[in-house]
Amino acid sequence: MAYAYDDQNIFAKILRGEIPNTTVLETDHTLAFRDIEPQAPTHVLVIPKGPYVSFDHFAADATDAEVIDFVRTISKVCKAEGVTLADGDGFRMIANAGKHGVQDVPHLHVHILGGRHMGRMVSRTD
Ligand code: DGP
Repeated sequence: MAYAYDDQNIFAKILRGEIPNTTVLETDHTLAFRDIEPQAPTHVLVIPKGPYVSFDHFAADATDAEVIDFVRTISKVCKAEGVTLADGDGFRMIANAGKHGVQDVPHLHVHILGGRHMGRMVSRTD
């Protein structure tokens, strides 16, 4: 079955300029901006500009140029936020996917969280 992408999702609207955002970094293929509900001193979302619903969709269908740009932009954001292991105390990177991953916005986004201890990786809520 093919991946279904809903172009009315909130990040698609941000990419079209219909909703404002606080941009951290922008390239030809990628946009990084601050999360509207930050859960840590650093909370940046990194998204590809292409219509990919999840990381598995992106990894399967994106061009090499998109993939390289996305990964390099994540690196640049971590450096700019001072959370790399070269400059700081580290970070957590999360990409939720679908119902079980508790993904609210159906456009691939990686959360970069840092600036505080993140606690254990997963807690049970069921
Ligand atoms: P997730 O549950 O992984 O799909 O995370 C969605 C995140 O998106 C959540 O942390 C809040 C953030 N978010 C939702 N709407 C907006 C918005 O309009 N602007 C920004 N900057 N972030 C948003």
